[in-house]
Amino acid sequence: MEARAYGRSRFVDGVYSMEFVQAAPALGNQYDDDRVLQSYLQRALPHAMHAAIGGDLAELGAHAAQAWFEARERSASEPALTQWDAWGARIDRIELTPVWQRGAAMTARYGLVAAGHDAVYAEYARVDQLARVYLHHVASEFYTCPLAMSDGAASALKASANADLIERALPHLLAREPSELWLSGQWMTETAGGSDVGRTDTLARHDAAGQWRLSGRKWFTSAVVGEMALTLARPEGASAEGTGALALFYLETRDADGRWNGIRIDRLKDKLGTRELPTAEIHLDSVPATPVGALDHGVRLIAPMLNVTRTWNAVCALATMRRCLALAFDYARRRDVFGRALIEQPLHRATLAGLQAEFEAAFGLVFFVAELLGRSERGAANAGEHALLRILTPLAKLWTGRLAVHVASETCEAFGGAGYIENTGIPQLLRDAQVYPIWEGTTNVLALDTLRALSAVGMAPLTDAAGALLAEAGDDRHDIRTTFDAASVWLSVQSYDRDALEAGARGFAFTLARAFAAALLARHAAWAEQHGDTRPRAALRFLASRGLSRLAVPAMDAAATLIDNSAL
Ligand code: MFK
Repeated sequence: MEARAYGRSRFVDGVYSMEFVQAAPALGNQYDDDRVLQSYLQRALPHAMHAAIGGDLAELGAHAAQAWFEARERSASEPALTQWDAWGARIDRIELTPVWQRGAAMTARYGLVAAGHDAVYAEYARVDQLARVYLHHVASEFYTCPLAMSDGAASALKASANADLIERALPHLLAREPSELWLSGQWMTETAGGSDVGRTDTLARHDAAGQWRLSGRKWFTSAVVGEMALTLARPEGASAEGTGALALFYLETRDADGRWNGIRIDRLKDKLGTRELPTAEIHLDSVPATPVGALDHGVRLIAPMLNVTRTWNAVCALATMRRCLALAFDYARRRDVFGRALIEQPLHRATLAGLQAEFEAAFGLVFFVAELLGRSERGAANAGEHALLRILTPLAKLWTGRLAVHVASETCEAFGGAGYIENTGIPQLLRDAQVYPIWEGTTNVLALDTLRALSAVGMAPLTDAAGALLAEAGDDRHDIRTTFDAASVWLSVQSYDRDALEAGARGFAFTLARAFAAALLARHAAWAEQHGDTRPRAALRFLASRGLSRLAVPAMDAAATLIDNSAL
């Protein structure tokens, strides 16, 4: 039988048949193949610790690849809520996806929460834990969302020094045995109070027996399947306004018989992405609760939780970026266009290099925050490092949130039409990525939080630390220094007009994030070169070629003309 090829199609016995089938992208062990993670851990961790955790990280990397292909082989599954049983009893049962059903076992086995609080690795515990989270996140179907809140709850309870609650909840939150493990919610968002948490309506009342009871509606509860939650409520009769009037409460979702403790699940959210994660709208009807601390200024008490969950958000955003880039790079090597591999096409090379450079810089910033968090929690941080952690946490969160959407969108495009087809798995990466700039505070809320953090300490913690990094690198990079100088001038000039300051806060925050990340990358590049690796230096050069500054003075008079003038 003779085959006549026409281009890449052919006629066989006069019948036209398609010969060409594009090879799908491959995905290897996500630990072994991740040069950026490997190189960072080699520099940042004590040698013995790196060797000791390497086995677990390699297992998580293998699981990540296996889970990616398994997900392609089956139809998507989503959680389902059953509110009533056959006889009319209210049951509010949530059926979880198969991956979620294995979530507790994976969490306990790999210490996804516990490792961050492990005394053995002291100030490095957070790096160990967040490397595990980074490797496992995409495979977990966002089981990491309740884990982030559970980790944040552990941190908030520790910081509260409430001995009873610490004794009750911490062993469960940090359990390494699946049957012992608890998940915690962070029930902050209400219909009126999303970003403006001061508008929280949930009321806390003392009953006749002296028990606090909460009643209200929580609008986004992503861990209603968990055993406990920390939540804000307004104690009855509170005189103060806004967040000052709120108290932080601890509650358990089920009673001793396993029945809901006054919680009703109204429905599961129909979300753009993260669809395996059962995010619910709920009503609280006299739910028994315990104050975590004083009956006012609850935001101060929940802040440690917020800062931990924002760090997880940044790590998870990095994980999505890394998955996108692994697939896009592999595909570009397999795909031929216009007579050569896609990876050889200059414009595609420049596009991929730009994404990789931004990712590498963001990676360095996020894991530096992990280092600072670990140092701060272990009492190893000085005042400058505490201030730096407070400033860099919102910066890492806001930059990686937006960057992940950009990288995921470019990845869809890098696959052409295939990137728009559901069962390649690529569109889901984009839908899921869109949660990062929203989850745990929008980009704008985080940009304003950066101003809040700087208002207490000014620019010195950032500029001093960046200077020290450049000195360590032996690299007096003019562009980084001048970017910080320009940002400092921008801040002092705009500070005279609060509206102008807020209007430009996004560009300002992105500038600080990029410039500080560049200083971190300069230090890492100097170390890597001594070990024969010139790629971090190349990432820095490419990043710098795109410009570090994003400073702008928005023309607010023009904005007013555009926005306030309703006539077309
Ligand atoms: C994974 C998939 C998920 C599925 C879908 C999810 C979709 C999204 C669902 C969500 O709703 S996620 C939750 C999103 N919401 C937020 O993240 C809250 C956003 N709002 C803020 O972050 C506000 O900035 C905040 C409520 C924290 C404070 O606002 P206010 O009312 O303006 O408070 P204020 O008076 O500035 O600060 C109160 C105190 O807290 C101050 O301390 P003092 O009372 O001692 O002066 C602040 O310094 C302190 N504070 C505020 N933010 C802090 C902080 N301290 C440390 N760290 C922080 N980050």
